[in-house]
Amino acid sequence: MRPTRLDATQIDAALCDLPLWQREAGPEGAVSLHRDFVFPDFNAAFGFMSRVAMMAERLDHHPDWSNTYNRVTINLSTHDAGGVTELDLRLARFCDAVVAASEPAAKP
Ligand code: HBI
Repeated sequence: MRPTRLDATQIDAALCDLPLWQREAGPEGAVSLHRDFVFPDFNAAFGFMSRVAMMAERLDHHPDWSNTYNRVTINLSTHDAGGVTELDLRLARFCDAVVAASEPAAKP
């Protein structure tokens, strides 16, 4: 089933649990979820992208992203719906979970 496009209020409510993501309006007015990631080096950045790419294939839902050395910039939107849907929130949560899993545990 085609996911429903969320309005700004719904997106902002969902972003309370994703504080490092921002709602962004593109030049054509289409809304996306945006986050910049910084990793220790290229290897870590590319490892992250590989994990996200595999999930994107499973979901048949793909990020708009770019990579420069240790930086990955991601914009998530559902092209078929012309904006942000629950699929974008799901992929954003997955991105954050990948980062959390790769960070060293906090000292007790
Ligand atoms: N990825 N972000 C995003 N948005 C889509 O609408 C989308 C996608 N990946 C595959 C996909 N749609 C397919 O359903 C086809 O429309 C290509």
